[in-house]
Amino acid sequence: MAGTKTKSAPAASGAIRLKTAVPGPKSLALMARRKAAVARGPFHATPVFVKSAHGALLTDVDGNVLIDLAAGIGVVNTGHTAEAVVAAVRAQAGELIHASFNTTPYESYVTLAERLNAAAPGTHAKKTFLANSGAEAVENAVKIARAHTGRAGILCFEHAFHGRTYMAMTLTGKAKPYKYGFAPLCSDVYRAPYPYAPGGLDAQAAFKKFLDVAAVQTMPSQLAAVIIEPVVGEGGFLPADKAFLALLRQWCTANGVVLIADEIQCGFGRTGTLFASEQLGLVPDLLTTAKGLGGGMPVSAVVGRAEMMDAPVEGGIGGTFGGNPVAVAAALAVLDLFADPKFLKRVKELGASMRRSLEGFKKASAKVGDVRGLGPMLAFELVKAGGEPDADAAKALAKYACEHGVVVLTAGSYGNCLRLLPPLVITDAELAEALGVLEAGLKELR
Ligand code: PLZ
Repeated sequence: MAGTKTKSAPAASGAIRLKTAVPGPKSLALMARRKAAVARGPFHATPVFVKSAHGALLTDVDGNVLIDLAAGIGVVNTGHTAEAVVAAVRAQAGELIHASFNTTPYESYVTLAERLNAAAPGTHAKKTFLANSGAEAVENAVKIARAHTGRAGILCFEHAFHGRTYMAMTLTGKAKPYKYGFAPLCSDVYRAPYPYAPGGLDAQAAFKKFLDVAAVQTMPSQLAAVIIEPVVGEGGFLPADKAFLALLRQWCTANGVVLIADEIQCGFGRTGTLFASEQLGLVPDLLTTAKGLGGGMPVSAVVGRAEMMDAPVEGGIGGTFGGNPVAVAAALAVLDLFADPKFLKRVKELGASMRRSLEGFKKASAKVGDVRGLGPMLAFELVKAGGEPDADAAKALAKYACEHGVVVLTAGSYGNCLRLLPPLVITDAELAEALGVLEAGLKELR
């Protein structure tokens, strides 16, 4: 078993302030209550109960201040409790908390749709549908594609994560824990290799493998949609090969297959542009977004070609809570923050600086394998001497980080990546301090 040689060291100087061991006594007591009262299923990356958070800093129930490199799984891209988001939420909560767009529509839903239509890649006419979670956006994108094409098949990729509802779970690549015990899954789902290889890919060869699935295992005339994460999230931060995406785009257009980009994790500035597709030259037919969109409030969207979005009949898609007024107000505030070009400029700089640090980790430690991602959506692999994935080392490093005041998530189909998803407002000093903890942890790995 991999592990770290030493137990918790004393608190570092700077932003991290540790008053107790992490997890502290209050977190431990709450975890005991959690075990008794909450279903076993929901997993915790850290055993720390959080009390409050601002920017890139978390304060736990024991008064410890930790640096956050997880952002609630890539959600608070604009920072925890961003002032503009908090103000929008407060103002909206006093005016209208809920109405249901299906009962009495309200203007802000329409405004958010207009703004997402304008912001999503491509100059074609677009329309938007709002929902509550990423999984719900994926489900609806599939429904829209099937209604538009009258076909059943959905092609997805290895290492994908699309959510935990039945279709989204079926589309997800990893069996355990995501699908374990939940069969039967959905039918008419096909899976192709993901277009990434360390150091670059022969796009033609990758596309040939895609065709083996799209035109041999099934047929284009049976396929409603291809769904792809432009940068894989949970599966290990794999950026798709640009040339492959161009071939895929052409093929989908030629065969009348709807191309869905799942930007739930890689969207909303995570990669240095509002959507990752922009950097990869991809114009999807439908785009799913969630996470960063609401600045911490639950809201998701499907944005797509107007004629496809109009395929479901009136009443065919909807929901009680989708596009909740308070969540929509938060999303409009988030879009205002992105409207300032300084925001994404800073994010790009952050990405460059993070990449330099991680390449440094790789040079310094034989335990670090592939460093990959796009912009500041970056991960590094932990590997054994022969280069095989070392999930135990990734777990040990994440645990070391937490004990030393840094919250960081693992990722990857083999569980051997550490992924960095900081709030994008993290300061240089906070980032340097957090990466310093990871660097020290790497040295402790045996
Ligand atoms: N599509 C690309 O990354 C959510 C999942 C955490 P929901 N990723 C975090 C977990 O263990 O469940 C995600 C994603 C991509 C869809 C989803 C699903 O989004 O808002 O969690 O439903």
